[in-house]
Order: sequence, then C-alpha cells, then structure tokens
Amino acid sequence: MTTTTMTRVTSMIGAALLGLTALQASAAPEMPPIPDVQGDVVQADGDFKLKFSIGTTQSGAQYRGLEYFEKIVEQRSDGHIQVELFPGAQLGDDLQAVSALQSGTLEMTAPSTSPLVSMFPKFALFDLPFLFPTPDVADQVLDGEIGQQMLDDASTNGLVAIGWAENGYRQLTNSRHEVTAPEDLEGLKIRTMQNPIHLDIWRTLGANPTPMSFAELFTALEQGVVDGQENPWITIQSSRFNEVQDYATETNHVYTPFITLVSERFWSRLPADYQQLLRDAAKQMGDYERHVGRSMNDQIKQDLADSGMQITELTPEQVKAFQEKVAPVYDNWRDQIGGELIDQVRAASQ
Ligand code: EAX
Repeated sequence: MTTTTMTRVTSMIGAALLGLTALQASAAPEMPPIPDVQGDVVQADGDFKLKFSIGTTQSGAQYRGLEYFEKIVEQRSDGHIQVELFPGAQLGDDLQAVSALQSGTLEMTAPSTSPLVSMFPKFALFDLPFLFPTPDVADQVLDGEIGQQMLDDASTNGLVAIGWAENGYRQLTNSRHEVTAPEDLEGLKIRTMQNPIHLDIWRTLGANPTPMSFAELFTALEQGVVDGQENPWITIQSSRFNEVQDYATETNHVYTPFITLVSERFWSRLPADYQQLLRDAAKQMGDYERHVGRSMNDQIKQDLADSGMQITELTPEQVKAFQEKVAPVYDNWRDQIGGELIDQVRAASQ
C-alpha cells in the first residue's frame, strides 16, 4: 500500500469511528465523569470481598454511582476490599436482595425505599404524593436529622443502612394514549411498586394498579400484562421502557430515594476503619449519583422524544388537578406515618 492510500484508509476508519461515537452519544446521554478519589489509604487488617447488587441496569446513574463507590473503596483500602457489581437484578429483585443481605449471602444493595415500607413503616414518608417540591428539599430531609434517624432505624434485622442516593422524581408512561388529566387514567392498568401507598395513589387517581417487582416490569409491559408504569426519567431510559411505552407524562408525583444497605453479618467482620471507609464512600457515591441523575433529565427527555416517545409536560393547572384528586391519600396515611414528620418536611419546603 502506498502512503497516500494508507492515509486515506486511516482517515476513512477515523471517520467511521467518529460516526459511531456520535451515534452512541445520541443513544445514551453522556454522564458527568467519575470524580478522582479523595483521601488517604486506610490501614486495617484483613481482606474482604463485597458483592453489590442493584435492580437498575448498567446504563443508569445508579450503576455509575456504584462504579465510583468501587473505585473509592478499592483504592482507599489499597485493594484489601474487592468490590464486585451486579446490576439488573441478576442476584434477585429488590426484596430478594435485602433478604440475601439478612442471611449473609450478599454484602450490599441499594433499593428504592418503597418496597421496604412493610419492614420500615416510616419510609412511607417518601411515598406521599407531591410532598417534596424540589430536589433541594429532598436533600435537606435525607441529609438532615430525619434522614439520619431513618438510617439508624433501618439498621436492624440484619441490615446496616449507611447512606442515601436517589432514584428521583417519578414520571408516568403507558402504551395506550396521552395522559394530561386524572380522567385519562380510567381503566389503565398501572404497575406500582410493592407498596400500599402507591396502590392507594393510583386507585385514588382512577387507574387500575397492580403491584409487582421491578425485575418483572419490562416483560409485563412488553406482554401487555400492564399498560403503564411510573419511574424517574433516568430509570425509564436505562430500562428501555420507551421500547414498549409510547406515551410519557411528566407528573413528578413522587420522589424516591435509594437507601444504601450493608449485610450486618459482613459489617460486623469489618474493622472499624473499613466500616468508616464504606460510610464515606456511600456518602460520596450518593452525592455524585444525585448529580448525575439530575444533570441528565433534559437530555434524556430529548432522547426519548427522538426515539419516538410522546413526552407530555403538564401546565401548573394540570398538575394541580392531579394534586387535588390525590389529596385524600394524605388522610388515609397521615396517622400511620406520623403527622409531625409530614409537617417537618412541609416546614423545610417553605
Ligand atoms: O429501584 O421498583 C421501582 O420502580 C423502582 O423505581 C426500582 O426498583 C428502582
């Protein structure tokens, strides 16, 4: 080959590669880079292996947060703690993963709080509709006294709760028609998380809700067992729900945190300095993951629209119609959750 031909071939390959990169970028929005690890190496005795399982897929912000967690823990333990990541419910759905922590066959998981309300009734605070008006209020609650108290309360029954991250504000999708008002929900079969307040929300709004685990959801949507579901934009996209759902409405009806849990059996074997390292890493993971999810929402909506999904943004009046219709849910749950707790969140929102 002559030099000229070589150059031409190389530049053709270069162009092809560039084309490919552009394509990939439009299919999956770019995430903020994983930060450098801060802090010294922590000296402690022993070598440990830690399996960390989540329900969301490898292309979501949660997994990205886990990659940062892995990097912090491995670097700062100088390789004495090895972290292995399992996305996409490979080791079981959210509730199965929590049981595996309790029996000591899995070391870490980070589910949404909602499926855990039967174990930790106070988590129901996060299932109340339209309670957290902005991400800042959610941060204040999670990173303040209420959040700390909940982590302490959840550190029982074989679990140690070491931090918060977020799934985010939930949005409605369905395969039938555009939804702009509660009346549009009539007869729609909506999958909810395994949580009584979510069931109540969708019943009160006039839909036909069915609880099931997240791990079963894609297939249920694909086969038409349910018409719709609700999850944050990042989770809708990373789960490819747009492939089986043509309509999305930006309802922001519930804010869902992820709680970072460790198996107590594993925790009790760790030297105190490594326990602290895990707490620090969980905090840094949570902050970074929230940043990733929040920074991507606009881009994700655009990408979903480009992929053919109809994205409906509601006017303030339309949002109000949903809020008014769902208001009775507060009466049903206020006493069980604790009116004081609800009022504290409302006060933080002022
Ligand atoms: O933890 O079940 C759900 O819809 C949650 O958003 C999912 O489990 C992510």
